[in-house]
Amino acid sequence: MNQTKSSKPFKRLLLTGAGGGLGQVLRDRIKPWADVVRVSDIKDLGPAREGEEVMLCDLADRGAVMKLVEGVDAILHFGGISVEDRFEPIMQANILGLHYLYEAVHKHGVKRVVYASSSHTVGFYKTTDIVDADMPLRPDGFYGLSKCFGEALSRYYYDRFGTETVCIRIGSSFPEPRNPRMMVTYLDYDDLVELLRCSLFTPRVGHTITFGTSDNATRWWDNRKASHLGYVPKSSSSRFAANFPDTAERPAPDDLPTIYQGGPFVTAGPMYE
Ligand code: 15L
Repeated sequence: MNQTKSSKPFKRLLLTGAGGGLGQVLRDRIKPWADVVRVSDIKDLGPAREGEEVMLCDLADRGAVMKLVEGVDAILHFGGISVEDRFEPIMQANILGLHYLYEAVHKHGVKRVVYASSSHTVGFYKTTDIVDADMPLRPDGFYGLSKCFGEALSRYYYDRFGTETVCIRIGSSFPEPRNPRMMVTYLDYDDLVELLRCSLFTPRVGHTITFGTSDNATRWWDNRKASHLGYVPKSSSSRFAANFPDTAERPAPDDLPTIYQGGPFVTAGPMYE
């Protein structure tokens, strides 16, 4: 009998937030890891590409999230709101949505989640501080607070049920740094994919918190507590140094976004109607 057997590690891998900035980058790059990538977003994703299935889903819709997670082996959770906003939409997508996601993860026996957390969980540390995964959280807004909730919720599910999660406190993952701050927080796309690979395939991760940056010259984050992931960034923001010469005009030294690691996020909130 001529039966082709798949050699990919997962049968079905779920990518939430597939229509977002990073989701769009990841959509094709994660295909080698699964026979089927289930891509999801609240907004239209267009037709399914080869090796994909598309499932639109509002994370605040419990029933929809239950269906979304059914049958998947692992999840890359990039869905939800990814910038500062009013509390209400953040509460729906990032808090209620995450609660539903983990309820579904537990119900369907999903073994591992990779959670797109953010450096804004610790954005109110100073740019002179070095932060590691065990230091107290210092969120810089409602968005950062919602990511703190995600880190704590996933910790609870690990302690209670053994569900493994890697929380990646993503710095700034764009084609290139957009300002001097991002020279420190920059995460190159290839490095992001490598960090996801390490997060999905390291045999035991328990509940791990790691910072997602490239090998940049200046560092605010000490990643030694996640060294078991074996992540070795290959890129560095140094190749963009010419874009931010020392002679360029800099913000005043008493400017809050300059003092704190969260940059512009530290003064973006709170937002009220
Ligand atoms: C984030 O968490 C955001 O999702 C992203 O849009 C960037 O603004 C990034 O932080 C950053 O701090 O640069």
